[in-house]
Amino acid sequence: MSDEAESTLIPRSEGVVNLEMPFAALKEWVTPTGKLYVRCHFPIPEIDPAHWRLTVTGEVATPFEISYEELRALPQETVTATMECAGNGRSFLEPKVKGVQWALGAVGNAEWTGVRLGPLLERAGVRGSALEVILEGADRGEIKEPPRPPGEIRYARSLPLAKAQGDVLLALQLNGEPLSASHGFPLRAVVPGWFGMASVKWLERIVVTDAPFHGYYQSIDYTYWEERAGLPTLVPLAEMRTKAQIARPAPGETIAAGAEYRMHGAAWSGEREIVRVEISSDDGATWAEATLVDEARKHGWRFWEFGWRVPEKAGAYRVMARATDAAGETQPAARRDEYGTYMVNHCLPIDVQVQ
Ligand SMILES: Nc1nc2c(c(=O)[nH]1)N[C@H]1C(S)=C(S)[C@@H](COP(=O)(O)O)O[C@H]1N2
Ligand SMILES: [Mo]
Repeated sequence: MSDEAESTLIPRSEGVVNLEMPFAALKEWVTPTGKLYVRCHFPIPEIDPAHWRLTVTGEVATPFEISYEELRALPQETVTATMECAGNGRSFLEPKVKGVQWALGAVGNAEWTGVRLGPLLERAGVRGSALEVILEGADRGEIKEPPRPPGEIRYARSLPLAKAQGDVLLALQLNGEPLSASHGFPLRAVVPGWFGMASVKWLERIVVTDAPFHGYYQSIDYTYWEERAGLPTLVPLAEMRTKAQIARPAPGETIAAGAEYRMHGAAWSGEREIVRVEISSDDGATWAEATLVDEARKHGWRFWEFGWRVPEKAGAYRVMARATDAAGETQPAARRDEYGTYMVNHCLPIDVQVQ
């Protein structure tokens, strides 16, 4: 297979655009735009930047609007961040669950350039009563399955005020080019360390609120069960979970018996550094340490590799990777039911054929 064929994005839905990177094509630490997955809930809105405005409103002293050109004239920052869709790896779940059937490629590590959200909030003058910051996109549509809100809704998610004032970027550029329509032109949020659903694309409105936001995409959708004070509580998804993924071998790959095979892949977490990746080639019975490539970089994934001495005996083998972060947390061996159809970070078995 040529590099180009290997890196062609895989369509994962009909109607709206959902495209996945063939994870076996993992090569560059910064994912080229053509290899970056695309996740859309509604049709991609067409936006004329000359007429588009970003509105900042709600619990602020002075609501304001700002144009594309004005945003471009502000001091720009660049952030390289790994973004993973909370449903990445869902196709591995047994029994099968609803939702876009992502394999391993709803993740990427891209370079985003734009303005920080914090100074814009400061310009508006956030009131003392503020609790959350809602980011609303221009894309809209009707939810078809109950429970559903009446009429059309827009895609929206909120952030705690402290996160919004911290490292959240409003990106105008992806990998040094203006955003493409599918990745949120003219402006999108990038929320480092969080699952992709927080990074609202086609951003049009920012609403500061004094109460928790219970919009569709953080109450009905994109939530999980967590025990809080001994009570099962429905919590909006937020930080990415510590995880390692195998790029090669790919599921179903045929490998020569007795060969020295270079296994490789990437590992990431939300806010924590990846300190160890281990590999098992006997269905989790024993583990050996992989080599971490390069330095750890905040919010970026970490590449790893492992020289696998492939058994002489032909047959079916199951390989797995597991990551450990700086807090000492290792990704779980088994699926956690409370994660529902999201946060697939248990060790995913990759079945290969040795012959
Ligand atoms: N406005 C809007 N923002 C959105 C979405 C969307 O459908 N509409 N999808 C979210 C989800 S679930 C993910 S995983 C990321 C994907 O970003 P990408 O398509 O640029 O890779 O965008 C997020 N932001
Ligand atoms: Mo997502």
